[in-house]
Amino acid sequence: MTIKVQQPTEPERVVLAAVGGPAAVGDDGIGWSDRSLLEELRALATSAGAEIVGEVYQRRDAADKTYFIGKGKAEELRDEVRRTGAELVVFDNDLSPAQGKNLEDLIGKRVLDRSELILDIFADRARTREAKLQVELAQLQYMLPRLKRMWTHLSRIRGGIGLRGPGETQLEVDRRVIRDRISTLKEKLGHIEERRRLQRKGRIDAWNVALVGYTNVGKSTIMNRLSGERLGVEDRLFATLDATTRRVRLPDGEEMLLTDTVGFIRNLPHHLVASFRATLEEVVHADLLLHVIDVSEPDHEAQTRVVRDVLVALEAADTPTLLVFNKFDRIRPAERAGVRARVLAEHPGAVMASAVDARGLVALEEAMSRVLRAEELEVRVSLPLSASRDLARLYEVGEVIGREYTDDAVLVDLRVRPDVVERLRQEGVVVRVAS
Ligand SMILES: Nc1nc2c(ncn2[C@@H]2O[C@H](COP(=O)(O)OP(=O)(O)OP(=O)(O)O)[C@@H](O)[C@H]2O)c(=O)[nH]1
Ligand SMILES: [Mg+2]
Repeated sequence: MTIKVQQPTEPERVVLAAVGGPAAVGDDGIGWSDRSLLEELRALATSAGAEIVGEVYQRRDAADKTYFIGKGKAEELRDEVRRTGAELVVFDNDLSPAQGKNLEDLIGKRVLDRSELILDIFADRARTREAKLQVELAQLQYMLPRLKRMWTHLSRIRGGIGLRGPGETQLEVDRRVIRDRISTLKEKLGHIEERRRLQRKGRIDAWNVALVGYTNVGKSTIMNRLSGERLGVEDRLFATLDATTRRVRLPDGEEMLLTDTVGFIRNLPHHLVASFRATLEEVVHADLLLHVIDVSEPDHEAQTRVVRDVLVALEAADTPTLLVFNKFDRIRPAERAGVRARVLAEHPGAVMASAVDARGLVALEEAMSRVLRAEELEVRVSLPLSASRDLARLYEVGEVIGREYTDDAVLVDLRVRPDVVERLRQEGVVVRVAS
């Protein structure tokens, strides 16, 4: 079976359509300015390789049942498509299967909604086996309730059959094939997740720190700065899809495993969040999250809330988090003091950064050391005098701050990460813990 979104080699000519206002408030209940809705849609479409030839925008209090956008605007959209010779319409909103079909019938061209567009970008960017499996899973789950409409695309592409869809028997067969494939994908991803879990268990010698944030805010740039690596940094959305982990040592000596992750976006398709859960496990298990925010983005507060909501969904909202207000260099010099004061008043402990400029990260490194040190626990351990190897190991896992001998034991006071305390507890050598 070959139901697949076509990957054109030439950029596709696209008309963008967006509904703003109360109708566009997403599941997250967050309202956005008209300007940033359109700008983000343009960035998404361009990231998908589209050539934008027209735009239709409407503010609405509620979505239209038939077309999402109003009927008059839908006709305007059709005329714009004809005038520009566009091959595709991309909608900023998520359409119900019926709305998608009605629009296609009216316009006579393919209509992609927001989820499909994002899935398309993800499919194009996926490099590792895991990312590919995750995207395919999300695409199939999106497709299942829309099979009939997808079939109509295919008949159009093949020509001849016109708007006639497949027979019900054919649809049933396809649905079963897709369901089987979904089970297989879930099983394969389960194996990969299990392997990851084992790897993580074997890796308890350093802090786990994860970079999270809205897409294109500078996560990979910060990762590169801190680790001296050259990972892909691009001024396009979703440059990073795979979690990459690097060992990083802060100037004060703290060692960590730093993970760069996929960026979030408003109304991220649910299927995608679910499928990327395994990749995002690194976020779930982190000791510290660096939540990167593009302070030069007018809607950055709304973006921040989107990221928080995803963290809540991942059950990672309680993890210690350092807010990093990046791209501070893009604020006009005359406004910097004001912006800094406002951000720090609202988010005490936040860091202003400018990752394009190496100097912009000194404050971040200091803040990370401070937070990590504050998470450490002071613990007293008792070892038999004969256990010199265990004693040597204590020097590796933490900072020894005192040592005292009794007749048959050595009492060692040290500062360690909470997971090390857990391990020492299991070994039965912990005498007392103070934070
Ligand atoms: N002016 C300015 N640009 C920055 C800064 N940090 C990153 N950028 C630019 O912002 C763009 C996106 O940076 P990335 O590091 O790829 O962003 P990301 O958060 O990893 O993005 P995704 O992986 O797509 O989610 C690139 O063009 C960077 O050069 C900064 O501090 N100032
Ligand atoms: Mg990135």
